[in-house]
Amino acid sequence: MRALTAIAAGSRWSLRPSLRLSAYNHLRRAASTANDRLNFQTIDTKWRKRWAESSKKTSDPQLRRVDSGDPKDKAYVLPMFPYPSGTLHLGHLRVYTISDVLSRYKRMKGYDVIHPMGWDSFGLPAENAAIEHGVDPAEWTVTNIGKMKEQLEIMNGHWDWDREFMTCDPSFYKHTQRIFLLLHERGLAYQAESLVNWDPVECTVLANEQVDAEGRSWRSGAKVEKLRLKQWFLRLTEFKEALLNDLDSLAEGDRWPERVLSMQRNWVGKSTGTKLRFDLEVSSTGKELPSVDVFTTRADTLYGVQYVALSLRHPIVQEMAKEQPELQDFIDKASKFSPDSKAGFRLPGIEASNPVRYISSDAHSVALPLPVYAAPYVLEEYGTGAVMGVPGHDSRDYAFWRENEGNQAIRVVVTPSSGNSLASTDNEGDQVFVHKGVLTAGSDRFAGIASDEAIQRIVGEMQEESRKPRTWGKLAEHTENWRLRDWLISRQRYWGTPIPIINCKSCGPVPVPTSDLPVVHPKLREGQVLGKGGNPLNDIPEWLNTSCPKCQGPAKRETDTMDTFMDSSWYFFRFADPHNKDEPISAQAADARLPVDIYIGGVEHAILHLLYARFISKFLATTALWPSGGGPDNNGEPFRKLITQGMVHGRTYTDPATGRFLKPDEVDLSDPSKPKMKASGKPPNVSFEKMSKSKYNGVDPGACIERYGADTTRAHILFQAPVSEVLEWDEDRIVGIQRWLNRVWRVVQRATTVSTESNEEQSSSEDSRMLTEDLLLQQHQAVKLVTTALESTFALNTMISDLIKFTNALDDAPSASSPAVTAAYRDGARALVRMIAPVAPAFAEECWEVLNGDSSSAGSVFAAGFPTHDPDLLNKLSRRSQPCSVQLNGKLKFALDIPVPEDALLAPARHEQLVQWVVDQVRASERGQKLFEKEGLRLGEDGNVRRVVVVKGGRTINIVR
Ligand code: ANZ
Ligand code: ZN
Repeated sequence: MRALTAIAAGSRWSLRPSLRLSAYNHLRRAASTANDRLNFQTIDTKWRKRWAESSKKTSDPQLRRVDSGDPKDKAYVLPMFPYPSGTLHLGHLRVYTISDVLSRYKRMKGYDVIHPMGWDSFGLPAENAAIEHGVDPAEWTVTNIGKMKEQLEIMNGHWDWDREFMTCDPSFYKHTQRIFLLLHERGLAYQAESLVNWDPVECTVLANEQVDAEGRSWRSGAKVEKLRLKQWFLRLTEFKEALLNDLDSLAEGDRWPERVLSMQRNWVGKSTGTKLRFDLEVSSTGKELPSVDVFTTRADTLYGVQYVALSLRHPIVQEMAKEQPELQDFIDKASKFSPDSKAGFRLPGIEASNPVRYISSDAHSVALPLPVYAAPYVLEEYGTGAVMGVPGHDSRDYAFWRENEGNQAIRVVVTPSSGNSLASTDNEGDQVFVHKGVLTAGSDRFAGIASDEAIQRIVGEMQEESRKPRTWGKLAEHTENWRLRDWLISRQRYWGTPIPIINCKSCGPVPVPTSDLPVVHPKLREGQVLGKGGNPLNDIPEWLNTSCPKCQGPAKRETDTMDTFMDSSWYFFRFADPHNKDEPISAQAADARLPVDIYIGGVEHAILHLLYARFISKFLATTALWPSGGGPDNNGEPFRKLITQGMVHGRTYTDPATGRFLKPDEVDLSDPSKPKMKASGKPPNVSFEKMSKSKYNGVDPGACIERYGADTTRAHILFQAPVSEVLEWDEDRIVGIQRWLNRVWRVVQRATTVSTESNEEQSSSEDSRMLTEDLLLQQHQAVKLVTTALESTFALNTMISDLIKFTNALDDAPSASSPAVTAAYRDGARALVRMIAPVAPAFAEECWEVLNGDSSSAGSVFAAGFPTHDPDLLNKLSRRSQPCSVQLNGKLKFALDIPVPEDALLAPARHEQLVQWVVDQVRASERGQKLFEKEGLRLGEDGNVRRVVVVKGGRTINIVR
């Protein structure tokens, strides 16, 4: 197996020089000159036309349906559906390329695949565009969808257009409304007054999830204000345990990216801690007020409490504000404070006492009364809406203390476990030690105890103490807290799904009967233009005024519309049964198609969309719509596998002197490796950044497809970066892909001509055997790697390099004349083309037609199926040899090629067997036999060999006599 050894050594085709120089090479030259440059655009057009024609026939090979009814034979590949903005950008092209490749692969594997496309078409941009341009948002949307569909078509994607829908269509939102009513029936949709995030620019409320860490609207970027309004909510918290716990099953086998899982975990935010009771007293009169409960995760810092702070909506604060205009004034102003403001309002005349005094009555420090503040940094809706302030161990409390109490001393009650621990109490400088550690002498009897244990002991003792009458009830209680809030879905906007509720003066909010759905979105009156501020639905009286379904009295429709995340929280169900008029989805269709097998989209949806979708799926799994919930292991989860694709960044030029972004026409690119600023002749700064209009770094995917063809563009996108990482769009490198596809083309040409030349010169049978085996080895290896990439790792960039490697192997292969070599070569070319088909569908079809000689009878490459590899053959062929130094009493006698031992033999436990095996290999060789004969070596019990040492995985054997 010389050729195979050569592969191991790194040079693939080291055959005898005579063979290299043989006449066969002329074949290659002939093939490549015959067809030098491919016209990808022509190929694209030709095949798109063919596909369109054949999709009209039932026999469309691309639409092969395996209607076995066995769910294992079905696959649901879904990219997040787009918002119809009107332009397809490179980010879209990237996600749709990935999903198209995966779905085409599944189809070739014989699955019954759905790969649908639809439109997330409600929402503010349409409404805002409509306001700006004075058109009906419905018209605007439909026009945009038309444009984007055209752009989608030219990427050679294969979409199930028969499943297409848009969420703003009454035939879709009828069912969104139905789902709302199902939630309402179960008490999971409710109306409540609450403090809401108000976006003053968009004039609408926002969900918590739509406000960023700086308190700005995710959409307008405006500082969000807090208002109290009556709003519709969905009871997300009902599913909090499941939403948290079921993340574990999504973590198995890398089904969801770790990053997304941890973001979801944090969002649900379960935290375990303690509720502690602080009693209040009016200092002047000694009068008692109701006590305050605080929630803390750090009961070990109880000896370090220096104040108590209440949220602005805390009942005590609200009560006091009625009598104190200054406090009311502070509360009113607070909605304008920055979200990390540490402002405070000291509640005059009241003080709190630390409950720890009950268990440590002689510790002087805890007997001191504590000031009580109203503070906007304390959240109304978290824990109990009150905190115990520990400036020594919490950085927010520290900042608050410094702002409100100036240089007042700070108590330190915990130190790192190592170091000069126990001494300190008050006045210990200014660092905030926020971690757990060991309690200091400031913690009285608990000094020297580690934080976690201290929490148990302190809380335990306080619970014990609570049984005594003098404490007047519970002082401490273990509790858990969840960050997750119910989902606020009301929007005071026109362009969303109307909430199917009728408000009646006598009956209250009454659900619209299912038979009356959809509550159709009213058309704007002629000339009526949407304006900002207020909900335009209030201005359409013929729609607004109706009668109550319960008492038939006059009533008004609910004018709030639903958050558009409601539409996208269930659309993937609809794709499984898009024409069902009566229900959102039939149980049968849901059971057959859900969950989605592979879901692909941007990581920016890691929290909002994915959380809502999981919630609605889990809910539907409790209804008749999806009774199986995807089976016992699925827990009603919507997406089995999640791929989050990275962003596409564009090449960006800035002026180094000013930092100003340069327009394309300000940069001289005549020498692409040395860009120059036209104005100064100096080089600009070059970087890759998120594409945006203001940076002049956007790339139009349409233009790129026009220049290079769709297939080349697709392959380039996949090759440039791993799917989950940022893709730096560098068009210069697309030539590499063009070169590759041209090589594929050459291989295809050669595979069709090679057989006719086979009688020129007979190569030796040994050479042709090696060549055949090598070709087979390359092919089966490539198929194995590419299949793994498409099946489980989704490393689509390395998949392209594996395809390139295999192409080069075929292209570089010397020709030989035996029928076996010819067959192996053609087989290799056919496998290559079939593997390329998901990535470059039109090009692969063209190649397939050439390989099959006759265009009319060839059939689609997609009907040919995906190649498989033979593991046994691969094993056999990849068996390599390695040199083995044979020593006698430590002296080298000779070296010899032996096979590489199987992995199993290399296990330490099997060393004895390895030794025996190496000995056998040596004795099986001619020189080995001679050595044993000449030296009279005898193995075994009564032999003269004392020991045999084998090291370096069988590369050295020392026979000791
Ligand atoms: C005292 C303390 C001392 C705290 C210390 C922390 C460190 P997680 O883990 O996120 O649940 N907290 C409680 N309710 C709050 C509210 N309504 N608004 C703002 N902050 C609140 O956070 C729990 C901690 O957040 C609690 O533990 C409390 O501060 C604060 F060295 O209590 B801690
Ligand atoms: Zn009524």
